[in-house]
Amino acid sequence: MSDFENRVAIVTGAAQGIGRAIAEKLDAGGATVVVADLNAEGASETAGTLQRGQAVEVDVSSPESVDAMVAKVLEDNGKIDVLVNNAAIVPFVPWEDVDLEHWRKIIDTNLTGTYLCTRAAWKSMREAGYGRIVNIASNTFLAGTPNMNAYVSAKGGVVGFTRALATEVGADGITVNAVAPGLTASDGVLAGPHAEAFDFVQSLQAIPRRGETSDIAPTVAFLASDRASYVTGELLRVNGGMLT
Ligand code: NAD
Ligand code: 4PL
Repeated sequence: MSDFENRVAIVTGAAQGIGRAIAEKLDAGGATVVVADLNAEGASETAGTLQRGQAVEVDVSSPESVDAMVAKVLEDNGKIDVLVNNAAIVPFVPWEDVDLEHWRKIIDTNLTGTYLCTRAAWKSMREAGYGRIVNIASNTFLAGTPNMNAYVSAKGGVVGFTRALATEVGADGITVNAVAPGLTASDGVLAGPHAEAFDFVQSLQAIPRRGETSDIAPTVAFLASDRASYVTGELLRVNGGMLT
Protein backbone atom coordinates (compact mmCIF):
# COMPACT_ATOMS: atom_id res chain seq x y z
CA MET A 1 0.00 0.00 0.00
CA SER A 2 1.48 3.33 -0.99
CA ASP A 3 -1.35 5.72 -0.21
CA PHE A 4 1.08 8.06 1.52
CA GLU A 5 4.16 8.08 -0.69
CA ASN A 6 5.82 11.52 -0.36
CA ARG A 7 3.22 12.56 2.21
CA VAL A 8 4.17 14.21 5.50
CA ALA A 9 1.93 13.42 8.45
CA ILE A 10 1.82 14.70 12.01
CA VAL A 11 0.19 12.40 14.57
CA THR A 12 -0.16 13.97 18.01
CA GLY A 13 -0.05 11.72 21.06
CA ALA A 14 1.60 9.01 18.98
CA ALA A 15 4.14 7.82 21.56
CA GLN A 16 1.69 5.08 22.58
CA GLY A 17 -1.83 3.74 22.20
CA ILE A 18 -4.14 4.57 19.30
CA GLY A 19 -1.81 7.33 18.07
CA ARG A 20 1.06 4.90 17.80
CA ALA A 21 -1.07 2.47 15.76
CA ILE A 22 -2.06 5.35 13.46
CA ALA A 23 1.60 6.34 13.05
CA GLU A 24 2.51 2.74 12.18
CA LYS A 25 -0.30 2.51 9.61
CA LEU A 26 0.64 5.77 7.86
CA ASP A 27 4.32 4.77 7.93
CA ALA A 28 3.47 1.42 6.34
CA GLY A 29 1.67 3.38 3.62
CA GLY A 30 4.83 5.33 2.83
CA ALA A 31 4.36 8.51 4.85
CA THR A 32 6.99 10.44 6.72
CA VAL A 33 5.40 10.46 10.17
CA VAL A 34 6.05 13.01 12.87
CA VAL A 35 5.41 11.46 16.28
CA ALA A 36 4.44 14.54 18.30
CA ASP A 37 3.99 13.87 22.00
CA LEU A 38 4.41 15.34 25.47
CA ASN A 39 6.37 12.20 26.30
CA ALA A 40 9.62 12.95 24.47
CA GLU A 41 11.24 9.64 25.35
CA GLY A 42 8.22 7.64 24.20
CA ALA A 43 8.00 9.69 21.01
CA SER A 44 11.65 8.94 20.16
CA GLU A 45 11.16 5.27 20.91
CA THR A 46 8.08 5.02 18.68
CA ALA A 47 9.61 7.11 15.89
CA GLY A 48 12.64 4.82 15.98
CA THR A 49 10.46 1.81 15.15
CA LEU A 50 9.10 3.52 12.01
CA GLN A 51 10.71 3.55 8.57
CA ARG A 52 10.57 7.34 8.29
CA GLY A 53 9.66 8.41 11.83
CA GLN A 54 10.54 11.79 13.34
CA ALA A 55 10.01 12.59 17.01
CA VAL A 56 9.04 16.04 18.26
CA GLU A 57 8.18 16.94 21.84
CA VAL A 58 5.01 19.00 22.10
CA ASP A 59 2.39 20.01 24.61
CA VAL A 60 -0.72 20.42 22.46
CA SER A 61 -2.34 22.64 25.11
CA SER A 62 0.43 25.25 24.75
CA PRO A 63 0.24 27.65 21.77
CA GLU A 64 4.00 28.34 21.91
CA SER A 65 4.86 24.66 22.02
CA VAL A 66 2.48 23.80 19.17
CA ASP A 67 3.69 26.67 16.96
CA ALA A 68 7.31 25.59 17.52
CA MET A 69 6.47 21.97 16.69
CA VAL A 70 4.75 22.90 13.43
CA ALA A 71 7.54 25.33 12.48
CA LYS A 72 10.08 22.54 12.97
CA VAL A 73 8.07 20.08 10.87
CA LEU A 74 7.81 22.64 8.05
CA GLU A 75 11.51 23.46 8.31
CA ASP A 76 12.49 19.77 8.16
CA ASN A 77 9.93 18.56 5.59
CA GLY A 78 8.62 21.62 3.72
CA LYS A 79 4.95 20.71 4.03
CA ILE A 80 2.23 19.02 6.07
CA ASP A 81 -0.19 16.82 4.14
CA VAL A 82 -1.90 15.10 7.06
CA LEU A 83 -2.65 16.19 10.62
CA VAL A 84 -4.12 13.66 13.04
CA ASN A 85 -5.28 15.32 16.26
CA ASN A 86 -5.10 12.31 18.57
CA ALA A 87 -3.40 13.55 21.76
CA ALA A 88 -5.74 13.57 24.73
CA ILE A 89 -6.08 12.82 28.41
CA VAL A 90 -8.53 9.98 29.11
CA PRO A 91 -9.76 10.55 32.69
CA PHE A 92 -12.11 8.63 34.98
CA VAL A 93 -13.69 11.22 37.30
CA PRO A 94 -17.23 11.07 38.74
CA TRP A 95 -19.32 14.18 38.08
CA GLU A 96 -19.23 15.33 41.70
CA ASP A 97 -15.43 15.50 41.50
CA VAL A 98 -15.32 17.51 38.26
CA ASP A 99 -13.88 20.75 39.60
CA LEU A 100 -12.88 23.75 37.51
CA GLU A 101 -9.23 22.74 37.50
CA HIS A 102 -10.01 19.30 36.05
CA TRP A 103 -12.49 20.78 33.56
CA ARG A 104 -9.95 23.32 32.27
CA LYS A 105 -7.16 20.76 32.04
CA ILE A 106 -9.25 18.37 29.93
CA ILE A 107 -10.74 21.08 27.70
CA ASP A 108 -7.28 22.68 27.22
CA THR A 109 -5.67 19.45 26.06
CA ASN A 110 -8.50 17.56 24.36
CA LEU A 111 -10.34 20.42 22.63
CA THR A 112 -8.08 23.46 22.58
CA GLY A 113 -5.15 21.21 21.63
CA THR A 114 -7.01 20.20 18.47
CA TYR A 115 -7.71 23.87 17.69
CA LEU A 116 -4.09 24.91 18.31
CA CYS A 117 -2.54 22.18 16.14
CA THR A 118 -5.01 22.82 13.33
CA ARG A 119 -4.49 26.57 13.54
CA ALA A 120 -0.75 26.11 13.25
CA ALA A 121 -0.86 23.63 10.35
CA TRP A 122 -3.71 24.66 8.05
CA LYS A 123 -2.09 27.65 6.35
CA SER A 124 0.63 25.48 4.82
CA MET A 125 -2.16 23.15 3.65
CA ARG A 126 -4.03 26.03 2.03
CA GLU A 127 -0.86 27.15 0.24
CA ALA A 128 -0.41 23.62 -1.08
CA GLY A 129 -4.10 23.31 -1.97
CA TYR A 130 -4.16 19.98 -0.15
CA GLY A 131 -4.74 18.81 3.38
CA ARG A 132 -6.23 15.99 5.42
CA ILE A 133 -7.20 16.69 9.02
CA VAL A 134 -8.49 13.78 11.08
CA ASN A 135 -9.65 14.46 14.62
CA ILE A 136 -10.01 11.65 17.14
CA ALA A 137 -13.37 12.06 18.87
CA SER A 138 -14.98 9.31 20.95
CA ASN A 139 -18.04 7.12 21.13
CA THR A 140 -18.53 8.58 24.61
CA PHE A 141 -19.91 11.75 23.00
CA LEU A 142 -22.71 9.70 21.42
CA ALA A 143 -23.30 7.44 24.45
CA GLY A 144 -22.99 10.05 27.21
CA THR A 145 -20.64 7.71 29.05
CA PRO A 146 -20.49 8.40 32.84
CA ASN A 147 -17.40 9.42 34.84
CA MET A 148 -15.95 11.40 31.95
CA ASN A 149 -18.00 14.61 31.83
CA ALA A 150 -15.21 17.04 30.87
CA TYR A 151 -13.82 14.50 28.39
CA VAL A 152 -17.22 13.90 26.75
CA SER A 153 -17.77 17.67 26.58
CA ALA A 154 -14.38 18.17 24.93
CA LYS A 155 -15.12 15.40 22.39
CA GLY A 156 -18.46 17.04 21.58
CA GLY A 157 -16.46 20.18 20.91
CA VAL A 158 -14.12 18.23 18.65
CA VAL A 159 -17.09 17.02 16.58
CA GLY A 160 -18.44 20.57 16.30
CA PHE A 161 -14.99 21.88 15.39
CA THR A 162 -14.69 19.23 12.69
CA ARG A 163 -18.02 20.03 11.06
CA ALA A 164 -17.65 23.80 11.23
CA LEU A 165 -14.09 23.85 9.90
CA ALA A 166 -14.91 21.47 7.05
CA THR A 167 -17.31 24.03 5.57
CA GLU A 168 -14.67 26.76 5.52
CA VAL A 169 -11.67 24.94 4.06
CA GLY A 170 -13.22 22.55 1.53
CA ALA A 171 -12.58 24.94 -1.35
CA ASP A 172 -8.85 24.83 -0.51
CA GLY A 173 -8.60 21.07 -0.97
CA ILE A 174 -8.60 20.43 2.77
CA THR A 175 -10.90 17.81 4.28
CA VAL A 176 -11.70 17.66 7.99
CA ASN A 177 -13.17 14.49 9.46
CA ALA A 178 -13.49 12.80 12.84
CA VAL A 179 -13.29 9.22 14.03
CA ALA A 180 -15.17 8.07 17.13
CA PRO A 181 -13.54 4.95 18.58
CA GLY A 182 -15.35 2.83 21.11
CA LEU A 183 -13.51 1.52 24.17
CA THR A 184 -10.11 0.43 22.83
CA ALA A 185 -7.23 -1.47 24.44
CA SER A 186 -4.69 1.36 24.29
CA ASP A 187 -1.74 1.61 26.68
CA GLY A 188 -3.55 4.32 28.62
CA VAL A 189 -6.82 2.39 28.96
CA LEU A 190 -5.08 -0.88 29.87
CA ALA A 191 -3.24 0.89 32.71
CA GLY A 192 -6.35 2.46 34.27
CA PRO A 193 -9.93 1.96 35.50
CA HIS A 194 -11.52 1.94 32.01
CA ALA A 195 -10.09 -1.55 31.43
CA GLU A 196 -12.77 -2.90 33.80
CA ALA A 197 -15.50 -1.81 31.34
CA PHE A 198 -14.47 -4.13 28.48
CA ASP A 199 -16.89 -6.94 29.37
CA PHE A 200 -19.86 -4.58 29.66
CA VAL A 201 -18.99 -2.65 26.49
CA GLN A 202 -18.51 -5.88 24.50
CA SER A 203 -22.00 -7.00 25.54
CA LEU A 204 -23.38 -3.95 23.68
CA GLN A 205 -21.38 -4.54 20.49
CA ALA A 206 -22.45 -6.36 17.31
CA ILE A 207 -18.90 -7.75 17.13
CA PRO A 208 -18.34 -9.16 20.62
CA ARG A 209 -14.63 -8.68 21.17
CA ARG A 210 -12.31 -6.09 22.65
CA GLY A 211 -11.37 -3.15 20.41
CA GLU A 212 -7.66 -3.02 19.60
CA THR A 213 -5.65 0.02 18.49
CA SER A 214 -5.12 -1.73 15.13
CA ASP A 215 -8.92 -1.70 14.68
CA ILE A 216 -8.96 2.11 14.73
CA ALA A 217 -5.91 3.01 12.61
CA PRO A 218 -7.17 1.81 9.17
CA THR A 219 -10.23 4.08 9.30
CA VAL A 220 -8.04 7.04 10.22
CA ALA A 221 -5.71 6.14 7.34
CA PHE A 222 -8.65 5.99 4.92
CA LEU A 223 -9.82 9.48 5.88
CA ALA A 224 -6.21 10.71 5.62
CA SER A 225 -5.82 9.28 2.11
CA ASP A 226 -6.73 10.50 -1.38
CA ARG A 227 -9.44 7.85 -1.48
CA ALA A 228 -11.50 9.99 0.91
CA SER A 229 -11.19 13.17 -1.16
CA TYR A 230 -14.99 13.66 -1.32
CA VAL A 231 -15.59 12.87 2.36
CA THR A 232 -15.56 15.84 4.72
CA GLY A 233 -17.25 17.01 7.91
CA GLU A 234 -17.96 13.35 8.71
CA LEU A 235 -17.94 11.49 12.02
CA LEU A 236 -17.12 7.82 11.53
CA ARG A 237 -17.80 5.50 14.44
CA VAL A 238 -15.37 2.60 14.85
CA ASN A 239 -16.71 0.62 17.78
CA GLY A 240 -17.53 -2.95 16.82
CA GLY A 241 -21.13 -2.04 16.16
CA MET A 242 -22.11 -0.45 19.47
CA LEU A 243 -25.34 0.91 18.02
CA THR A 244 -26.76 2.64 21.09
P1 NAD B 1 -3.13 6.94 25.64
O1 NAD B 1 -3.23 7.53 27.01
O2 NAD B 1 -2.71 5.52 25.52
O3 NAD B 1 -2.16 7.84 24.74
C1 NAD B 1 -2.31 9.23 24.72
C2 NAD B 1 -1.02 9.89 24.27
O4 NAD B 1 -1.25 11.30 24.22
C3 NAD B 1 0.15 9.65 25.23
O5 NAD B 1 1.31 9.26 24.50
C4 NAD B 1 0.34 11.00 25.90
O6 NAD B 1 1.69 11.28 26.27
C5 NAD B 1 -0.14 11.95 24.81
N1 NAD B 1 -0.55 13.26 25.36
C6 NAD B 1 -1.34 13.50 26.43
N2 NAD B 1 -1.42 14.81 26.65
C7 NAD B 1 -0.66 15.42 25.72
C8 NAD B 1 -0.34 16.78 25.44
N3 NAD B 1 -0.80 17.79 26.19
N4 NAD B 1 0.45 17.05 24.38
C9 NAD B 1 0.92 16.04 23.61
N5 NAD B 1 0.68 14.74 23.83
C10 NAD B 1 -0.12 14.44 24.88
O7 NAD B 1 -4.56 7.22 24.98
P2 NAD B 1 -5.39 6.43 23.84
O8 NAD B 1 -6.40 5.59 24.52
O9 NAD B 1 -4.48 5.86 22.82
O10 NAD B 1 -6.19 7.67 23.21
C11 NAD B 1 -5.80 8.26 21.99
C12 NAD B 1 -6.99 9.06 21.45
O11 NAD B 1 -8.11 8.19 21.27
C13 NAD B 1 -7.48 10.15 22.39
O12 NAD B 1 -7.94 11.25 21.63
C14 NAD B 1 -8.64 9.51 23.09
O13 NAD B 1 -9.56 10.44 23.59
C15 NAD B 1 -9.23 8.71 21.95
N6 NAD B 1 -10.09 7.61 22.34
C16 NAD B 1 -9.62 6.57 23.06
C17 NAD B 1 -10.49 5.53 23.37
C18 NAD B 1 -10.02 4.33 24.13
O14 NAD B 1 -10.89 3.58 24.63
N7 NAD B 1 -8.74 4.08 24.24
C19 NAD B 1 -11.82 5.56 22.94
C20 NAD B 1 -12.26 6.65 22.22
C21 NAD B 1 -11.39 7.67 21.91
C1 4PL C 1 -17.21 3.31 26.15
O1 4PL C 1 -13.33 7.06 24.73
O2 4PL C 1 -15.67 5.05 24.50
C2 4PL C 1 -14.32 4.23 28.27
C3 4PL C 1 -12.37 5.78 27.72
N1 4PL C 1 -15.49 3.65 27.81
O3 4PL C 1 -12.18 6.61 26.57
C4 4PL C 1 -13.20 6.39 25.72
C5 4PL C 1 -15.94 3.93 26.59
C6 4PL C 1 -13.63 5.09 27.47
C7 4PL C 1 -15.24 4.79 25.75
C8 4PL C 1 -14.09 5.39 26.25
